[in-house]
Amino acid sequence: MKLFYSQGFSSLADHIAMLEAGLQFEVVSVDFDTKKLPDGGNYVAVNPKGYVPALVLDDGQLLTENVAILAWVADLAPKLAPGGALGRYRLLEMLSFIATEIHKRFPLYLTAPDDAKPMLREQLLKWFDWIAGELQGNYLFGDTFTSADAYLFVMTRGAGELGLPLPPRLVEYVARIESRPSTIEATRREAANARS
Ligand SMILES: N[C@@H](CCC(=O)N[C@@H](CS)C(=O)NCC(=O)O)C(=O)O
Repeated sequence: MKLFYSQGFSSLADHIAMLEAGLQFEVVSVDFDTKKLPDGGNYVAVNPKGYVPALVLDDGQLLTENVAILAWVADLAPKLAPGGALGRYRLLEMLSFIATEIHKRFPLYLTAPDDAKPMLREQLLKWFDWIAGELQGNYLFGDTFTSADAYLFVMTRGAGELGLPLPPRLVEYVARIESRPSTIEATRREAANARS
């Protein structure tokens, strides 16, 4: 199984969740700008959408979209989803929220003309405030880390790097997830691949 990623981008969430799940997989870096692969190939030939993440399964099938990959990983490792009869749907609810209300706003914010930026920034801050209030203990669904936390972590860290003023609870949340062995290992692997 191969996970295609660009260093530090949203594919880091899938990388972290797959390590948390104990899956065996290779990681392949994609040059964010040129779509070149380390072997000189073109990433678009692997994933015609051209963006990361993409997962090529052992039988050759392609799985894309953070929501689908992070839900699939939690199906393989149920500890990465909240429990209860609605657990799977609570996870999907949260993954969909992060993808459509938070993640999708970043490229809009970054490429918006100056007069549109304040509105997009306000919307992002509104949703980060909302989600900070959703934390139940250390993580989104209590004291157990789920694949939605891997996604929210990458989004929140990105917001911090852009200088968005995050609620203190989210600043602590980022620090907490940064110190998990899976995050340390995923970050190390991505940086090592970028150097080679
Ligand atoms: N809908 C996709 C969006 C993924 C996405 O936005 N990926 C970004 C990195 S965070 C990317 O690869 N952008 C490069 C491009 O669009 O060319 C998902 O949620 O998986």
